[in-house]
Amino acid sequence: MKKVDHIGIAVRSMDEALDYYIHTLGLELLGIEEVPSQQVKVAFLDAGNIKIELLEPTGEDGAVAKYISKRGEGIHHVAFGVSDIRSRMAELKEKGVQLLSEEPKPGAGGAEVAFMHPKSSLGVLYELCDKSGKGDK
Ligand code: CMX
Repeated sequence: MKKVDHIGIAVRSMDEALDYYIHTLGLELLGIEEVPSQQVKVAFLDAGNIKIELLEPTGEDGAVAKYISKRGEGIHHVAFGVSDIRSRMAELKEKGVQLLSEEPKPGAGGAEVAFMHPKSSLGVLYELCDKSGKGDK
């Protein structure tokens, strides 16, 4: 894992969050899409060397909805950009890291993603994000 691709921020209202990030902080909006498998609508913003991913829940049962109801808005996860995600997952598993799925799942921008349980990552929810062949959104 050689780079952080993005930081995921849980927000209650995408419209309000975009107003803040675009008009107050001056970040450029790269795109908005819905990720049904994760029950979120996401927006990516250009923060120079990394991206900020805003995450608005689209259902009450998703991970982000649960996070907001327990902890409120804020930093939800940190995503490492990787290639060959299945090999990275196998290596981590061998080293005792608990992964939240056996196989990668479809994420935003055509990426394949997998998460590490915060309990086995010192309290941080880390994502592996593989955009090989999908461009670098
Ligand atoms: N960061 C750090 N710790 C977190 C966390 C987060 N985002 N979410 C939960 N936790 C902690 C909780 O505080 C709790 O700790 P304590 O037991 O000390 O209180 C522990 O993890 C278990 O939490 P929980 O509420 O019992 O479990 P959840 O049912 O909320 O599940 C998790 C937590 C990480 C397994 C779940 O959120 C998950 O599967 N996440 C992966 C998928 C995901 O996050 N998708 C959204 C992003 C999609 C995208 O980027 O496109």
